[in-house]
Amino acid sequence: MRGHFITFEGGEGAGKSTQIKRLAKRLEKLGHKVLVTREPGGSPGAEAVRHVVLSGAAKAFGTDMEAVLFAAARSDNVENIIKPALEKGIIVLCDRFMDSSRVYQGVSGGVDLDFILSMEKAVTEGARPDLTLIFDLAPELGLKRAADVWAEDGPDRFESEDLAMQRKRRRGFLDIARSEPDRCVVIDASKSLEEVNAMVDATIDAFLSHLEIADVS
Ligand code: T5A
Repeated sequence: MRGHFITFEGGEGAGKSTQIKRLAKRLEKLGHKVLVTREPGGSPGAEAVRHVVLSGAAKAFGTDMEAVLFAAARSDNVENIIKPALEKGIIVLCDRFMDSSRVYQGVSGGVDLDFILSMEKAVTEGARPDLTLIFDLAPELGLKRAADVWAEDGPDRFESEDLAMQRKRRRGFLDIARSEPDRCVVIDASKSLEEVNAMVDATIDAFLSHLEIADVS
């Protein structure tokens, strides 16, 4: 028995957390078992690393070091939270995963992509996303939306980077979607909440019904 692993990716303030929360409730109402997790974080060990990377405490040591910390956090979340849930047949919804490392540390951070992909391979063994929703939004709008929910301490280490960097990331996510069309679906996150809800539901319903058809045949 294996559950389904669905990841949510995109730039800052694109609406991933909002959709995951809503979708988890909807899927539970439909009778599915659902687990929600996030990265960096999810497991106790990874949550400890989250503070180090998002506060900017590791920035001085360089982007290679940050890439290793994100991979270490991912390893803990995969081993302790994601894999056990998938083995129980649960649908796992994860707020950011390996594509964020490819884009933030690789595309915009300048870390060698082969290095990132080799860590990814080691860490995600047995837990590769079945479906990835990429929330696409102009960074100007995403940062404006994100600013509405910033805590008193303001933007984190990555949110405070300039627009040129955020635009590079947007292109990075779209390149991943283009290169892995079987796994990735792009959601136009600039639309109203109601329209985004509908796009997400249609994507998930198509994914689940495709699996049901495959099970029957
Ligand atoms: N990171 C992460 C790396 O560098 N490498 C990695 O490997 C990983 C895993 C994580 C940071 O770490 C970096 C990337 C990130 O910078 P985080 O706090 O988890 O930090 O950051 P985000 O995932 O970016 O969380 P945000 O809250 O900024 O974005 P969301 O979750 O996409 O947006 P959400 O849902 O909180 O919505 C933001 C606001 O917009 C509204 C919501 O109500 C909310 O107020 N909203 C809409 N408004 C209008 N129309 C819509 N369609 C809307 N949808 C949502």
